[in-house]
Order: sequence, then structure tokens, then C-alpha cells
Amino acid sequence: MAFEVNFDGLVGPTHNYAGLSYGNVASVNNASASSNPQKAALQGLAKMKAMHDLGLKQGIFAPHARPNTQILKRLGFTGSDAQVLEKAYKSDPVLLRACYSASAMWTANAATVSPSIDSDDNKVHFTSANLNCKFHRSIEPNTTSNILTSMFRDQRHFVHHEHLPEQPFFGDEGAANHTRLTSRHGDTGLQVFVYGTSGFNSKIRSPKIYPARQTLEASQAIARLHQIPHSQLLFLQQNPDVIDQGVFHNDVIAVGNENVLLCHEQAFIDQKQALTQLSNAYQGDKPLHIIEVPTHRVAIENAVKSYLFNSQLVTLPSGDMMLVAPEECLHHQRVADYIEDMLAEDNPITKVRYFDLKQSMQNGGGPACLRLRVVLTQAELNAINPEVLMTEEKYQVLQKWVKQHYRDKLSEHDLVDPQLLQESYRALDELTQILNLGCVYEFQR
Ligand code: SUG
Repeated sequence: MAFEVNFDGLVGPTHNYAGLSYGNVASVNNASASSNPQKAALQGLAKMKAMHDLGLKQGIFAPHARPNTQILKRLGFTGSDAQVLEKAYKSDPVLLRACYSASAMWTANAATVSPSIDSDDNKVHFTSANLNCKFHRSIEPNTTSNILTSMFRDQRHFVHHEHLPEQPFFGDEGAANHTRLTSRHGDTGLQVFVYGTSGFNSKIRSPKIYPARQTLEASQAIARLHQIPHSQLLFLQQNPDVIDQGVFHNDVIAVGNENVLLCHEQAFIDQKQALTQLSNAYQGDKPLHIIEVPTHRVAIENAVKSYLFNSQLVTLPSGDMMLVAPEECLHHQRVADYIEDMLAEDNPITKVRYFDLKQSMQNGGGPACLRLRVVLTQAELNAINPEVLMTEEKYQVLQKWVKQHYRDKLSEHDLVDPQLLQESYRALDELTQILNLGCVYEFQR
């Protein structure tokens, strides 16, 4: 018996649109829009609460402290916090925006996680992602590790690995490029790692326009660290042509849950062969359902705009499988029609629920980006920090906390305001008490 616990990133108080992610169409298109951090956090919390109300286990992953003044100081800006912000704003506003990014909210990129049933040492393994491809994300791994170790403290059950070397050869974007196929969460699973390119092998075809963020070598290193037997491993290459159309992570084109893989027909290179390999390697006792969405039903452009594949697929306590989709899918008639048809067909997905996550979507983050999946046995669940689990009471406390501390509008010029730094740090200091995290932020040390 095991549970899939989804740890959703609580959106931080400095959520803003800075156009930092070349290759992520929504991020670039919304570069100069103003954001609403309060709304963003409430939208995320509403999804967490709804999942909890469905009888699923839901966790809360704390935001990172932003602005990150340590990195600004490391880059030569001196003086008080207010002076550092002022100098950075004047000399390099893009850098300042990067240091303010609330991008840690997309916890699918926080780490790769393997359940104990799959690992030789029978422990749950975590490797924080180095997020090497984008500067604003490359400053996440240390705090991510602090938060993960504070949530999963018990060394009898949990192993935490240092993020991979901070180098493009080992570019690692975490669980966004990793899925697990099995009959039920508690059974051994096939761990499917999807890479965009190779660091060392130039014969592997890479995208021509946008960067491939995940390398084969990074995925292989994680499989080694997590002690996954060879028979339970598969490495597939993402189709470089779709990366060039804005599919910057595999979870923008495919999603798996238990014995279902929902993917676009252009998701992988040599797709026919890739899916044959996958079917052969799958060891579950329930039949594997691969739902391949054809281009004539959903074009890549519409997959990227609607984020259909960035839906979560969850197994409800009743055993039904539900698609947790962004509302944008309803705005694209062809996508909405496809979902209706898929539900009517003979496969385990029988339900759909749509969520308004617009604030996150405008930065290229849908329902699946916002969550890190952790499969835990009852004993492991008992061993985690209980304060990070969603309850009716926790929801009320967090809603109140957001309304008290978050602004409802942020534009670029607000980032120079030292008040914003004070407000954000104060809010996060309080949050560490609400979630009993201890000192996970640099500013607390
Ligand atoms: O890394 N956007 C994130 C979105 C991450 C989505 N995650 C998954 N697909 N799992 C990224 O591109 C935009 C920030 C900005 O432009 O302000 C950003 O970082």
C-alpha cells in the first residue's frame, strides 16, 4: 500500500513576469505584463485544497526567498539591501528580475524522486535539480535541498543527493522529464527518463532553435544515484523538433500515471520504436494504456497553448483516473473536444476537472509543473514533517497568510522597492513557522 503525494509549490510573494525563459513561449510572450502574486498563490492553494477534498494526499512546498541578494552581492553589488537593489536595477534590470523570480513554484522541476520500492536500498531518493539552463532557475537547488530535507528528515527512510555538477553537460530539470509506469503506485515501476540532448555525444540530434534542457548523462547519473535496477529503467529522447516549437520539458507533451501514458504522437524521437521499447519494458500486471494524441486532432501549437499534456493524471480513492487540466484547454475547442472523446473511449481516464491557474500559466507553468510527485508507504508518510500536509485548517491559515502578506500587483519598477524585500522575507519567516521548516533560507542564518 502506498500513496502518491503531490507537493505543490506555494507561489512566492514576488511572482512576476520577466520573460526569462527563452524556449518557453508563454514566458517570453508575457515579458512585460504585470502580475498578481496574491491571486497566483490563491489559485495554487485552491488546486491543492481541491485535490485534498478529493481524498488525495496533498503536500505544500514552500517558496524560495526572493530577491536573492546573496547572488547579487556575489556578482559585485555592494552596500545595504536597498543599495544592492538600486544598483542592480540601474545597471542590469534583467539580472534583478532574475533574482526576484518566484520560479521555484514549479516544483516538478525541483527534484527527481524515486520511491523506496524501486531502489536497491529500499529508501526514497531525492536529487535536487541543478536547473542549469536558465540563470534564474540555477539559483534554486540549495534552498530546494534545504526545504526537502526539512520535509523529509528521517534518514531511516529518506536519502537526499546533492544536485548534479553545475554544468550544461549535466543539465537536469528534475521530475518534469521523468515518469513512472506501474500497475499501482505501491508496486515496482518502470522509470522513464526523457532527455533532450546529450552532453558528450554530438551524434545525438539536438534542437536547432531552442535549448534542450535535460541531458542523457544527467538522467543516467540520477538513475545510478537512486539505485534503480536496469530492468526498471528506460531512457527515451524527446523529439528535438517539438522542443523547437516550445516544448521545453517532456511534461509539456506527455504525462504518465500508473498504467497510463498520455502523449502526443510527436513527443519522442522514433516514436514507434520508443513506445515498443516502453511496452516491452513495462512489467505491471494491469495492461498498459498508451494514449497517443494525433496531430490532426491536436497540433503541437495547440498543445503548447492549451497545456493539455501538462495536466496531472491522478488516481482517485475510487480507482477512477482523473485529468486535472488547466482551464486554457476549454478555450481551445479542438482540445476540449479531444478530451471529451478521450473520456468516452476505452481507457482508465474517466473524469476531468479544470482549474484556473492563469497566473502561473502565463509563465508557462500548468497543473503538472506546479507539483512534485512523491510515492510514500504509510510508514514513510508517518515519518515526514506533518505540517507540510494540506488539511482544512492549514488551507484557512495559508489563505489568511497570503492575503495578509502578498501584493495584488507587481510590475518591473516595483522590484527596486526595498519594502518588497522586507515584506517577502517577513512573510516567509512566518511561513517557516506555519510549516515547521526551521531555518531554510539564507536570510534566517
Ligand atoms: O522554467 N518559467 C518556468 C516554467 C516551468 C514549467 N515547468 C514544467 N514544465 N515542469 C521555466 O521556464 C518563467 C519566468 C519568467 O519569465 O519570469 C519561468 O521560469
